[in-house]
Amino acid sequence: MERTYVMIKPDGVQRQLIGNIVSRFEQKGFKLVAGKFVTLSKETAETHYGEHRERPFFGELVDFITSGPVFAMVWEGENVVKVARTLIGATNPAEAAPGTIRGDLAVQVAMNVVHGSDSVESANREIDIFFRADELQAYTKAGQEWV
Ligand code: DAT
Ligand code: MG
Repeated sequence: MERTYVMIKPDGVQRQLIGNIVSRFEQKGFKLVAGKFVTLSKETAETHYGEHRERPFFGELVDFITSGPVFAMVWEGENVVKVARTLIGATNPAEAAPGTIRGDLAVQVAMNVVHGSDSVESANREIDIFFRADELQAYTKAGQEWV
């Protein structure tokens, strides 16, 4: 079954949006298989966002993502990578549709409350950065047959 990496960024944590954001993934019907509350080191942040190393905003991005705790998660389900990106909305909250997390809860691109992997390959890479294999829970979610 497909998995994706979702991370509530420091702004989402500080604004007490963890419950709201987790609830959207739960209500959609996806299965939470891992979660932890952590503060990223500079090294972990630079690895996670490595594809943006040459971008002008990279320094600010790393400073922001390491500025406080994040809530890191792995969600599982059919097409979860693509659908999670749809639930999250466009990178720039000004362009994110109402009903999406960023469309409903964020204003600025630099503080867009949540991260979601952009492909299955990225998801696997990012899950490996943040979680050991034994931190991923294997269980049957009650009601899964109704999703
Ligand atoms: P996404 O998070 O939607 O995958 P991305 O991978 O292009 O977007 O960029 C990673 C993060 O970097 C993004 O969530 C917020 C920040 N960012 C992107 N473009 C930016 C910009 N023009 N100015 C400031 N921050 C930006
Ligand atoms: Mg991205």
